[in-house]
Amino acid sequence: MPNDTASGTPSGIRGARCAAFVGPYLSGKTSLLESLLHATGAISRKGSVKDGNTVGDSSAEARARSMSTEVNVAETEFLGDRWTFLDCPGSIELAQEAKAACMAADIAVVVCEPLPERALTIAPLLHFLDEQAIPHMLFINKMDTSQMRVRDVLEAYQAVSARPLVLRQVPIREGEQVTGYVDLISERAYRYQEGQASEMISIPEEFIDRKEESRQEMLEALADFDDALLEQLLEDTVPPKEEIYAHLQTDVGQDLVVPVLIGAGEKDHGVRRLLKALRHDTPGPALAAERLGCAADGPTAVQVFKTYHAGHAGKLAVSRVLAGSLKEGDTLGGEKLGTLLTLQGEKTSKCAAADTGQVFAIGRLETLAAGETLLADGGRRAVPTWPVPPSSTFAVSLHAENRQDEVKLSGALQKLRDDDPSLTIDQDPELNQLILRGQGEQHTAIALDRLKNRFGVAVTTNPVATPYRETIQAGTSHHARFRRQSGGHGQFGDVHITVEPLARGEGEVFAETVVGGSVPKQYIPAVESGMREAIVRGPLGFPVVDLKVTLTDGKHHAVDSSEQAFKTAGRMAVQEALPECKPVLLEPICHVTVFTPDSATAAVQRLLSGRRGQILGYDARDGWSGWDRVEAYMPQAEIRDMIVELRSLTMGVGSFEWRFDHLQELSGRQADDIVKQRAESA
Ligand SMILES: Nc1nc2c(ncn2[C@@H]2O[C@H](COP(=O)(O)OP(=O)(O)OP(=O)(O)O)[C@@H](O)[C@H]2O)c(=O)[nH]1
Ligand SMILES: [Mg+2]
Repeated sequence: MPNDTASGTPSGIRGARCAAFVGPYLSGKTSLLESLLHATGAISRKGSVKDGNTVGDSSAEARARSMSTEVNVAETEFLGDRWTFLDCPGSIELAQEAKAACMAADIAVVVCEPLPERALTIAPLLHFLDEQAIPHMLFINKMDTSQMRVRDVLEAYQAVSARPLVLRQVPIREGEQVTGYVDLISERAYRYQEGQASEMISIPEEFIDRKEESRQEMLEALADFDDALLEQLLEDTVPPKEEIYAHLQTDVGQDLVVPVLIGAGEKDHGVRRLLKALRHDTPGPALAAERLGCAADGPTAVQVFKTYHAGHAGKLAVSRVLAGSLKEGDTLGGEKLGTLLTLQGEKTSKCAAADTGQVFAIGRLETLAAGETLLADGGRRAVPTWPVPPSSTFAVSLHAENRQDEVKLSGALQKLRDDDPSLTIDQDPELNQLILRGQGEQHTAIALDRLKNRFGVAVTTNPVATPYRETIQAGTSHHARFRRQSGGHGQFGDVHITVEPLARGEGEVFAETVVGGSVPKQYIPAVESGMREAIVRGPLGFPVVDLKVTLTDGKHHAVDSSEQAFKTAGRMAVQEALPECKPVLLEPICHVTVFTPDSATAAVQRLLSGRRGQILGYDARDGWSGWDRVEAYMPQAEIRDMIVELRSLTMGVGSFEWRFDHLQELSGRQADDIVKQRAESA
């Protein structure tokens, strides 16, 4: 029961609490954070995203884009409670960062817009929060711009939420404007005042019925989880408001219901109400500790949820104390903790100690990674339920603008990857490319900006080349002789070979049927090396696969023959034979699984077919109501930028996984163009 103690902390809650602000791109989270910090006195002047002077989004990459590019950490106090707010980036491409912050928080506030047609945009997030049983509430923001009925907005969001949404406030409108709200538990009405606390007013006559109806709905939703409350409702007894608060607190803590608040962060509308709701409904850190597998009353436990390399300060591991407390110099997870820091946007300050629930950063411990729990007894383990980064859907090939930076580049990329597990870095020796893979064009662009801003490495990028292959469709036999006479020793190698095609996947086979030592045994491996050299680049310009070369006969010379001479002869023979063997291009085909809301399934199938995909089937997505998975074979070249189109068909929430499956013959104009391009680039 939220029976406030003298210190002002709701009873039963020990330690600082932590709320993560998540929700779709540009829904107003960073502006809301600014307003929350201002309302609680943590900052004396409010900045704005437009003016680029907010506490959050301080990095160069964020300011340049007017969007959050990483989680912003800020602390404040409200009515004697200590809070950390984690303002997360909304971009779907940066979801890994947001998920990690939610894992460490006590509650997630899903900030969304009053637009029913955009409800789908929070579906993946809600699914994640429910899967992890992370308590959450909805804050319907930007009410200052909306003429939509909250009822309709709520209905649309309910359609994508597995948990019942419980409206906590109804708006009061004057004309087109939302000017205040009625709180459904306290049954008090307030008028918004920009920059200040709302003013209490009497409930306008015309809103009384609406309030009664919504309040009844709220109570019925709560009664679904409590028989005593259900009985009270059936008997028409009005439960005291303390009891309602208590029900709500319990149900939110167990992720059974999702309270819904309304407001306009930028205008300070509903911001103090949100703070109060957070104060009452947010469970203490003990629950987060339990969720992450630690005993709340056990030894000190710290959860790392983000790391970043911060210039001169080195690597910082942003962490939360789940249980106990710690101080500088303590040993946790077998590591002695050096510098401890508190974070306020871009500002860091040294701190000597950190208490239960507090978020802080550990300085200069290179080995720490997000998802690890450090324990005072020396234990250190990865949280098994920590979100696995999605497979990459977009890639660029890159090289340092300045050749001398190549070594620095690979070091810096490693650090970027270390801080953001949803990036991957591949070195492709065949195509001689360094490849950066991520969740989309924006994700990789932000990573490259970081590379420049933080590590001082500028790069140029190119689209990633597709690893084509070629094979042969017919066999032949061929004779080649390599002979050179230059001064003393000459060189002599003479080989007869046959070349035959093999089935897909059988590989590149060398055999010999030489009789009578016409090619002496010691030179045969050299002929094979020559063959292997020749097939690195076939007549179409690509590695040749699935063929058998047999050395059938040859000639040698007692003085002039050598391994080198036979290698050259072998290479010449294969090089000369291949054009006679009807070479054909092979393109890599991937097995692709697309995840989409079922409303877009048909459009997704058209997208895949339009990109030369072969649809293998579709089915309901396991555990995701209203979603499908579509399976297809897709040419690898066609999935390179597919995510962009897929997102535009699915309001940004569609995604896919892929893996190489097989090689497939490609002929006609498309193949001719690829071969021509390859010849030109060589
Ligand atoms: N009308 C109105 N606009 C708002 C409100 N809050 C934010 N905005 C505007 O919405 C835009 C995005 O605001 P941000 O605070 O950066 O949104 P965000 O959710 O942090 O964005 P990301 O972190 O990039 O997802 C800005 O242009 C804000 O001025 C609000 O309450 N009302
Ligand atoms: Mg933001």
